[in-house]
Amino acid sequence: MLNHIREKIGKGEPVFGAAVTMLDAGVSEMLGCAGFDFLWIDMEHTAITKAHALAHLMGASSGRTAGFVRVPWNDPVLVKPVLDMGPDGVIFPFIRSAEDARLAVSACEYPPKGIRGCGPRRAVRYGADDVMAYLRDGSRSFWKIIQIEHVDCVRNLDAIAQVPGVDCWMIGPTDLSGSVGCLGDENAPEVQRLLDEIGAKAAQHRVLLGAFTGDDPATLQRWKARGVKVFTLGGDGGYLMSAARASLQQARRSVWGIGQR
Ligand code: 3PY
Ligand code: MG
Repeated sequence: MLNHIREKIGKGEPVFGAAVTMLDAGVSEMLGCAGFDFLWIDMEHTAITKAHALAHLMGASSGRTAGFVRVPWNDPVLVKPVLDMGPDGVIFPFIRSAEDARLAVSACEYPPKGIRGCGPRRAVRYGADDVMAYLRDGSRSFWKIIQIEHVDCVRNLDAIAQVPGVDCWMIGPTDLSGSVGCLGDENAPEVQRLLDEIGAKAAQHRVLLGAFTGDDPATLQRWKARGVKVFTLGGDGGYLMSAARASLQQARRSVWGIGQR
């Protein structure tokens, strides 16, 4: 599934994903059927447990959709069992320094390169794959994605860009706005300035750039202009809520003439 994404990125095409916050793996399968290139299975802000994450990855891989898992924190103890599930990528929240980025990559690499403990399961198709090859090069089979969502991270991007093994920088605009005192206001001038700076640094260091963009056309244009190639457009909760509200509103208004409550 990552090959599919790599191919598109290689051709200069954008890729599109959606966040998964619900527990039912059918949600991942459904979003895959909707055509998303990747899913962002979120263990940071949801009740998704390891068992749910595993089922979501299976749901995603039933189609052509890559499954990325956002771990709750940049902690090798939390990362290890997720890696053994064979995700297509791991998203590390709140990276603030080169040391943080090095720890994230190290958690993904077996010795002598890193500190990952050995017990791959689904990651080696339960032994059907060449296990020794995986122990040597397995970390190439999934992306190590670090989130830029704190002003400290932006200040340290030159050093972070020197950390080998990071595949993508993923902007978290909401927490980034919180780190400069304007939580939730992505349009605040200081946040916009930081986003421009991130775009420039990603271009300078030739790093693949992603973001939680939303799907508003004007905003998407701005992300595109900043060099973003990996777009996270929305998530299961938002999609359900907006479709549910639209359906209810249309029924009430069209037949009964009842306006919005
Ligand atoms: C953020 O915007 O803070 C994220 O982590 C993306 O949802
Ligand atoms: Mg965040």
